[in-house]
Amino acid sequence: MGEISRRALLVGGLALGGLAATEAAGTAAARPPSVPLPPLPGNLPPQPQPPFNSPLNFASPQLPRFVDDLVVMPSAAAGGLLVARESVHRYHRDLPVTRAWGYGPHINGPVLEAQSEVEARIGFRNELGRHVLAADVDTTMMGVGEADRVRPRMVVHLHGAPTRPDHDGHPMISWRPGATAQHRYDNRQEAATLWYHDHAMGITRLNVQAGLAGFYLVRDRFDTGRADNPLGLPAGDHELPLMIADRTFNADGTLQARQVVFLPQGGNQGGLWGDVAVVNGVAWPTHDVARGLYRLRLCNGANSRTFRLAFGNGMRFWVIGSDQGLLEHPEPITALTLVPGERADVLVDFGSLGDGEAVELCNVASNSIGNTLFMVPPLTSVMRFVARGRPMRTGAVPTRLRGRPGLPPALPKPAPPQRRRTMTLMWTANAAHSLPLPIRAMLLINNLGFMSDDVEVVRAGTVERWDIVNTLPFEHPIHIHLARFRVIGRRALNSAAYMAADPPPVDVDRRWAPPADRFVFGPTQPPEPAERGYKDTVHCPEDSVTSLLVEWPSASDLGFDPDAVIRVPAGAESVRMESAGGAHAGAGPRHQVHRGHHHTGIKGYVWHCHNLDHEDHDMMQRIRVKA
Ligand SMILES: [Cu+2]
Repeated sequence: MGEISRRALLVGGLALGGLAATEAAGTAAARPPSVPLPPLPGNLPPQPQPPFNSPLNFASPQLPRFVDDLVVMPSAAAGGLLVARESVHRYHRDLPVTRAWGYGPHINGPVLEAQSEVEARIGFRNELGRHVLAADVDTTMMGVGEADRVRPRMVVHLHGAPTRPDHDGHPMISWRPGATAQHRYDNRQEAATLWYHDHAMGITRLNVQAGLAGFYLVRDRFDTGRADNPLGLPAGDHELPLMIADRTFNADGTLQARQVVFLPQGGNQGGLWGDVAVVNGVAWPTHDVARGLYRLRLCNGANSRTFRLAFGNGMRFWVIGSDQGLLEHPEPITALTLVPGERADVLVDFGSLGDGEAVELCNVASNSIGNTLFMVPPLTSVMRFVARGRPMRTGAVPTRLRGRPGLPPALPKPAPPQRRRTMTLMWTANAAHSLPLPIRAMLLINNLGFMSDDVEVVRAGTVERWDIVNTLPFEHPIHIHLARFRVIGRRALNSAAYMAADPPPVDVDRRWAPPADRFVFGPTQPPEPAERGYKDTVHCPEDSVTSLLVEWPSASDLGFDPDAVIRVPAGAESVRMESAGGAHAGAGPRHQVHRGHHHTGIKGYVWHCHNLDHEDHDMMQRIRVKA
């Protein structure tokens, strides 16, 4: 277990909130509920950029906004071979070119278009060279070694798809340069905005940051992607996938993967909040639009940052789809929260703008308490649209998206849950897991490391209620593989009282997830308009309980056994499975890999925090889905 201390994670301000909670736990004195759910900001006026950034954070050089055109990512039919490789990329006019990664000749990857119910087989070939962020590889983390700096592993996960276990991109299996992963996607789902991205154990945050992410749009007979689609949705040039992230740049054009200056390079710093918005690989881009209706397919591809998107002029737009597909009808909104990994499908009417008039897409998210203490740099500007030409006669915003003749079926009424589970998002103060600095701790789910033997087992074909109890003073985006879920609502949590009543055990890998019913207060906040459909990734705000109805598909729904053994194919390698207490998440430089032979130990899926720095260490859990 001595190894583990070196993997201790910096969580900055977390410690302050966490220490307060520990004190309360120690005295068993429940503080009065003083931390209500964060208010949902309305139309805040856009603020000047760049705003204040702490001198303790890395900062990008001053870059003028809106001087580079948005890159519209090319589309391709889902199938064939995609080669992950390095390219020469310029993020901004005033930055030198630098190295970037993508599933093809450019940063990110093509927008893959798949047909519902039509299988797609895609090869992902690793031709990556030396890691773009080689110096930031943390070799103290599970499954990570020196080789990842020069011969980086990769594995692709299709986020939002119910995929066979051996094709889901299990993080324990990965491919080195020269090897090709062959993946099979059944596309047994309705039209939806999915994305594919890297999921390699311990280096996901670096691989995605370097560029290994792309859109995957599932089409069906309603959402065809063509101009004559029966839903009446904008298509062609008027349908625009936007991969939104935040990055920090060095003056030489390279990415800065560290957050704070006072910690050495080569360690996971527990989060990355950049000071520049990057959309489709371009820093603060501008995009000319016609004066008509557009469909924006939005994905938060950031490591850690929650965006709340709004237009600078306060104009209304409509959300028509969530992670897993269309809502019942378009929901008019003026702001949209998008956590890392989450997607939204929106309609925007640029016809309300005059010829040459510009509108800024802003981020009006307010920092959580923890992120404020962590001095997360504000980022208020995302990109700009400029309306051009005469008003276009484009279609109107549809009134219905489901439940009418010629439209997809209405969303089913959620079934009552057959079982209820409580899951905790927490940190451990275990000395073995924390350096003797008050700012170090390790984030966990249920007080369990990834390699814990205590693996959740769910029944395929059942509905469960999950209460995700976030005891931490900052938000977490939680993503569940294979399942889809509905959001029931959120309630504020008195985290200190909750932890005081039943303190987490000091020993990591002893499950800690007591019911939180007695410690919530205030009204249940209903799902936001953009959450009124099926989802796979959800915003779990600080000091709150987020309740979900999770639908575990049956083997017949899926057409495969979700608990089938995952074979490690020839050319791939797997991180060694060891029981809890031994390697836990901490084999570090001594980690072993098995190359290309049958491995009986790997079954199931994962669920995790989609803050990529948290996911890498150690907010990821294995889960089995049994018939
Ligand atoms: Cu997290």
